[in-house]
Amino acid sequence: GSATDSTTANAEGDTAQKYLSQPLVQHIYTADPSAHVFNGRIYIYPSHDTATGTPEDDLGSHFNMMDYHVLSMDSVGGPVTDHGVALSVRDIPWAGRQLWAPDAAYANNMYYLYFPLKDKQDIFRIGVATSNKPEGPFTAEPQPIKGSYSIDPCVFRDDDGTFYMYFGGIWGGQLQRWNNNQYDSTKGNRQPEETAILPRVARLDAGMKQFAEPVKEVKILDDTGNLFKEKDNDKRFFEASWMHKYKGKYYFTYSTGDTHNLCYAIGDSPYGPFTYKGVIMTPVEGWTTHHSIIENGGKWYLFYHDVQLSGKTHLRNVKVTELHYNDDGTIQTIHP
Ligand code: FUB
Repeated sequence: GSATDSTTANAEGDTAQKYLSQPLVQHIYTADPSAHVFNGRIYIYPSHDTATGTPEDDLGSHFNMMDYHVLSMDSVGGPVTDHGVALSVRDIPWAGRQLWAPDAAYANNMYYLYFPLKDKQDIFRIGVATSNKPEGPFTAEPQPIKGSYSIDPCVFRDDDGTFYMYFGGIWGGQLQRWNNNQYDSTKGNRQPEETAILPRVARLDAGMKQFAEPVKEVKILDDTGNLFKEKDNDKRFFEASWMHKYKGKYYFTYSTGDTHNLCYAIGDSPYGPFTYKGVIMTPVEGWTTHHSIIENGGKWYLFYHDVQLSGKTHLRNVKVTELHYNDDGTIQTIHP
């Protein structure tokens, strides 16, 4: 695809501050922004929302995305470039439908795009595609990652160079159908008194296209050391995992879905357990909320989305705002 400079990007000389909390682009709808700094430039890997006319249902069929566009900018507040189509559902051999929230990683002198997609049996799997450029175009592997399931991959590089994938999402994301890594299409959502479903993690192997180990659950504990119940739905995991490290601690962040919070939990290992600490961002306009966190130029940023441009829950626009830590490592709640 060809690159387009966004009409919403700020003119030279304007302060970055003015562009915080505004849609980063307006010429396409974008959501689920996974941001990374590659070669000193900020690259954003979002979902590409489109009005396909697919009727709305509880499983999110109206989120019927067909391709990905990568966005990039020199720094927050700089002009945003849309690099055009990076990967299309047409070019993924195992594709059924619905390209949901992606992520990306750099290793082995290659860029890897990780994406959730329903296979031909309508089961969400996680695929991988490669490129020698951060903006793509990407070439998909012929099969999804073996042992992968559900949605919303987040690929995190630890300081020792080890990569981990966090993933999963309940309801339309199908995580409730997976127990002990086995699929059971009859399994429904948890009852209020049952323990909540947990996100998943697996270390990637050096080739970055396979898991190096069986998928494990990620424990999120309350401050008394107990797992949340399904009825704790303002705190329990729903979807949209992200991992970042701050002052040597691992911060696992996620969406609570039906209560629309972005939350965080802190741990001492990439595998957890993580102790719940609070809300990073209160609900945005629109049903879904989804984010990523990066450091750039000595500041921390939260990338997120809302529905400011369309007012429609499945036609979203990505935004960025500053994230602030307190001295004790807790995060100040953002009220969008
Ligand atoms: O964009 C489709 C889905 O909506 C994502 O995978 C979820 O995280 C939610 O944002």
